[in-house]
Amino acid sequence: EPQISQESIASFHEHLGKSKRILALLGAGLSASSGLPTFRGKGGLWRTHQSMSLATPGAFNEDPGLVWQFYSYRRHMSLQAKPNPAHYALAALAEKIPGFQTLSQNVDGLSPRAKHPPKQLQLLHGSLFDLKCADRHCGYIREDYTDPIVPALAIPTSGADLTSNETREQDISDVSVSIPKLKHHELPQCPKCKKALLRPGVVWFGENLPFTVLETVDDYLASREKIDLMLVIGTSAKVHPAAGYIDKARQRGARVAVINTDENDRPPRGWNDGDWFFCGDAAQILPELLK
Ligand code: BJW
Repeated sequence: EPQISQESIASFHEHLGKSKRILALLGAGLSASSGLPTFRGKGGLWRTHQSMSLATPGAFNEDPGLVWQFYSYRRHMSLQAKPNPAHYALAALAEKIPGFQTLSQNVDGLSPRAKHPPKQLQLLHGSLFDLKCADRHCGYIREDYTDPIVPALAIPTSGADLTSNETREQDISDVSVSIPKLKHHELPQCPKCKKALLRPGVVWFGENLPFTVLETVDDYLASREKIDLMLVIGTSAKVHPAAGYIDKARQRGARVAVINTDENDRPPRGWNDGDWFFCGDAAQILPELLK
């Protein structure tokens, strides 16, 4: 079993120093110390809903108002959050090593905001800040950082405090705050086909990952040059095809380093000789590891 120690940090540094082609798989744990909840484990509940059960095309078809409120809340939280030292350390590594490619499962926009070079950042699961037509035959898509997108999606505020004149945003992740039932016409509408709703440009279960992203990753993996190192950061590595890239990198020669707070979250097919496991907060460990 890989262990964290001064010795393992030294051996990692030695290998990193020789590495030219590096792949990283990023997950929600990378943004945890920026204050954004993860999907599985204790952050994985939005009110009474399991986050995973809202991230499906079926949930959106059944109750687009509920799913939109979940995503509007996540957009709002992501815009309030700031990239942490791990996002910046990865962006700096990308600047330094042209053969470093980052596969992010995160949709929160924090890596782009840390100025991670876009050509070295593949957003496997899309972005909260892409809006696309829910009818895929229409094809409309735009980048959009407005918050809220439509007035009905504004975070409700609690009644004005008469002494201070201030209103406070209610925490709509709190179960005791009632969720308004939104009407279809109050939700974001597609300006192109004028028929369907807009939806978040993220990848839900059962949907394909963005074609150009898959193509870029496949090209990287198909290169005859070996991959030296695979970094697996803050992900439970349970969702495919993302998690499958760990083994693909191994097959291309990569040694694997996992950075995670939970020692039970191991790569899908377990540990290999020569793997590293650095247990702890990515925001603390990565700047140390990648310097
Ligand atoms: C810290 C930390 C700190 C905490 N520091 N660490 C092959 C086998 C089996 C199934 C499939 C397969 N191929 C396809 C499937 C089906 C499905 C799938 O994978 N199912 C599995 C769950 C079994 N995959 C798909 O449907 C994909 N589409 C696809 O393959 O299309 C073709 C196809 C379709 C149908 C059948 C077959 C093929 C699409 C997957 C899309 C996933 N989308 C989501 C939602 C995005 C939108 C949104 O954000 O709402 O993406 S699901 C959710 O999980 C989100 C995440 O990106 C993703 C991964 O989660 P992540 O990042 O790992 O988060 P957590 O919470 O799980 O883990 C956090 C980790 O951080 C933990 O380990 C903590 O310990 C750690 N941590 N704090 C360091 N401070």
